[in-house]
Amino acid sequence: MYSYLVTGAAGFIGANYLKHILKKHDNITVAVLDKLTYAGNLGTIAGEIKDPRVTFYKGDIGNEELVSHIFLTHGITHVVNFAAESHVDRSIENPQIFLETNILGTQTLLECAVHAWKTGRDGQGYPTYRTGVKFLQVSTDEVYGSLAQTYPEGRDHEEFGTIFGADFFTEDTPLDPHSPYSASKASADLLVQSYADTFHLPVNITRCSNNYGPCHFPEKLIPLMIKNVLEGKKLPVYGDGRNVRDWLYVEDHARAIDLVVQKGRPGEVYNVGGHNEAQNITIVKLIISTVARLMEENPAYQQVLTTDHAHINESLITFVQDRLGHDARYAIDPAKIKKELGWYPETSFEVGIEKTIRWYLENQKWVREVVSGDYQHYYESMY
Ligand code: NAD
Ligand code: TDX
Repeated sequence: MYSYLVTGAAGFIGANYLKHILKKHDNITVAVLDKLTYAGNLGTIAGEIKDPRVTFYKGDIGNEELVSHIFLTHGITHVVNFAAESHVDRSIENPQIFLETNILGTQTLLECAVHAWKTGRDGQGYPTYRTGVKFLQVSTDEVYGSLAQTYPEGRDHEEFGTIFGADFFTEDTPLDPHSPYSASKASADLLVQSYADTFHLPVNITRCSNNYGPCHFPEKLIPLMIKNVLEGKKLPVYGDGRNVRDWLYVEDHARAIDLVVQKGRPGEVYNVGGHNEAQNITIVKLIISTVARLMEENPAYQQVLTTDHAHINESLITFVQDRLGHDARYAIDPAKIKKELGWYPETSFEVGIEKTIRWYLENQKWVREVVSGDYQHYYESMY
């Protein structure tokens, strides 16, 4: 049996990963540690925390006493650290909490890992660890900074699969973060690497492109646009809408992390992405047309709308002031994880975005709950 500590599993990607590993592996127990910030919702993993293999702890990854207690109580063999403040716009407004959680919180997990797993020292004085130990840091492509867009001006492409520049982020691309969020994630990555170099802690870092899919908090581009379309609200597109992101369906990311945990070479970084670049404006237009089509195909969906379905059209798009320091283009080269671990994305964007929109249409209760303070207070009173 292996004993996992999964942090941040009440959030978007952590929840999808938790669901994946519980289905896939019957030789694990999982301690979940989540602070239940505005972005973390126990309802998202309500079924999973009833599983006898799962123990839920409400708390901060920066709480050394609590983290040590979890390591000792469960004999943790694997840590998968999703817990983070994750929204770039919030990091521009209030960077402090990003440094506390993303940097200091990660350092607390690393420190507890070094102490809890140490079995002795080798001939050179480095700690030796119990077999099976692994620390996986879930990082992001944003630590690499921004790539140039060389697609010819005035020839914006509306098709998916368009490549908007000659360069891609590889694992050797130097770190060059631009936002307080990405600077905090890059700092955490360097700390993780330092614990590998200094203490020989067996670590991996994954750096993934933009995720989308079910249970995504409706402040990020895709879930916000879906929510606003259904409510007939304006769709705020930053700047000229031509910034490029590389999108990956969240279940493909969950599979990639699982593979790295199982088979990743200690000390290695793995980039995760699906060569699915698109300009933001293309994504927004696709969401509008897909919602309109689904409404026509299945009139029952129209009950979800708080607007007349005739109002679902591109006139909702509003260009607003650009994000400060807005990165122009992200694009991942996933060659290493494909070659070493045999990972590849299974979900095309066209399929993934329709699945995602259907999920939001069918889970409006979840959306109402996650944006309601009452829901948070309810769970606060339970844990
Ligand atoms: P999210 O904001 O949806 O969820 C974060 C979770 O962490 C929440 O459940 C929250 O309650 C919890 N949390 C926050 N602070 C905590 C603390 N101090 N202690 C314990 N728990 C805490 O984030 P997400 O989109 O699921 O991202 C998960 C991870 O993946 C993050 O580390 C993020 O940097 C990384 N990542 C995200 C994307 C993306 O597109 N969303 C892409 C690449 C990497
Ligand atoms: O209302 C919006 N309008 C808009 O034009 C929002 C919320 C975003 N945008 C633009 C900004 C970006 O170019 O859409 C793009 C995507 O924005 P976000 O969804 O905020 O994602 P991004 O800033 O790219 O960061 C995401 O991917 C990497 C996650 O939030 C990070 O946690 C992850 O590390």
